[in-house]
Amino acid sequence: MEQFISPKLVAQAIGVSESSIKRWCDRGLLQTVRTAGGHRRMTMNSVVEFIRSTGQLLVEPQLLGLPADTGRGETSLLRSRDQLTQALIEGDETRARKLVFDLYMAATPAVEIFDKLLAPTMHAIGERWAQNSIEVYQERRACEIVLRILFELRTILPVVRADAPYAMGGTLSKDPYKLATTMVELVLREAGWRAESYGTDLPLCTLGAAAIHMQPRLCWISVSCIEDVPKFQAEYARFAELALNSGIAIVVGGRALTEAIRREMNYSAYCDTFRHIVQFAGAIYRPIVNTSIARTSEPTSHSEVPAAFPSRDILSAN
Ligand code: B12
Repeated sequence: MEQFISPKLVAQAIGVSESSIKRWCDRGLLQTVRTAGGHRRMTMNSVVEFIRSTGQLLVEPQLLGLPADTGRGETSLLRSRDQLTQALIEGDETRARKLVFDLYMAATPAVEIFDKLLAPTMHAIGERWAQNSIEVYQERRACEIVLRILFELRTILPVVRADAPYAMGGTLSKDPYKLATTMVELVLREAGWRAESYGTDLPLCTLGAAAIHMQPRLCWISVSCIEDVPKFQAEYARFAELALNSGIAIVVGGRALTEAIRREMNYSAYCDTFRHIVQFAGAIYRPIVNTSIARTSEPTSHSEVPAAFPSRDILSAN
């Protein structure tokens, strides 16, 4: 659900005057709606995009529901890795959340945060679990914390257009791994797709039914474990025939898809990073970019708003 906020609150959050915010609204730099009484209101998503793209300092981020001190921490993906691994192992959700939001608010795309921070961090935690240097509960708790952060991040990603192409996906029967499919949903949404993960443990026949009912342009399957390979291959073959014949692109990924297994499968793309699926999706569909917003108004002084206003914001323009 979209959340609307007032110019006054945004002004307090980023430490500028309310009149500056109103001026930016009127110039189209901040996407604005009017209440019945004529007052300006902004969506949380467009405010977040504005802050990310213009590099505004967050003075009181908590007013926007962001972690306190967001924007004043680590902005290097590499340096964040050890800190995040430690925070997750210790179950320090506040710190973990802040590390991710600092990067996102510093304009790091979610896809990079997932490929270069969250996935390697979870891999490192898996290694520690395998070496018995952490307890099982620490690994499970880390996974739950990351899931909560992902759900929160979803609420501030640019709003996708109602006419954007639809993508769906999930994991198959007896595959409980939720993080990768959730991340795929988010990176596709960030790329302007109406993407929905249907979660985990989906029999291939129900994914086929969903493909018929929902008519997606793209269906992804994340495969982290396969219980019975011949059974998987037989069911997958039926699903792939149905989907590919209906013009649905199938993207597969995940650690269980070895080369030998993949060789027997039909699909449109195999991806081993989130960046790959975004690139593949971009080849099928590019979001409509309304460049008129960037330069229609009178010149803006550099002290007010940095010149480059992003095309990304247009994704939230619906
Ligand atoms: C969390 C976790 C679990 C949780 C998952 C909970 C949940 N709700 O998701 C639970 C508790 C279920 C679990 C269980 C088990 N786990 Co586990 N688990 C992990 C852990 C730590 C993280 C997994 C994760 O989410 N990673 C983050 C995601 C983003 O990374 P990823 O899955 O590798 O995906 C990458 C790519 O493959 C790609 N990708 C994946 N899917 C897709 C899909 C598309 C479309 C695209 C584009 C890309 C893509 O994107 C990512 C980019 O890097 C991993 C460690 C690891 N290496 O990942 C161990 C790990 C996978 N688990 C392991 C083991 C051994 C188990 C158990 C057997 C433990 C046990 N004895 O019970 C069970 C088996 C469960 C089963 N049915 O198979 C081993 C597997 C070893 C092996 N050789 O296969 C690992 C590697 C730990 C280790 N280092 O030993 N686990």
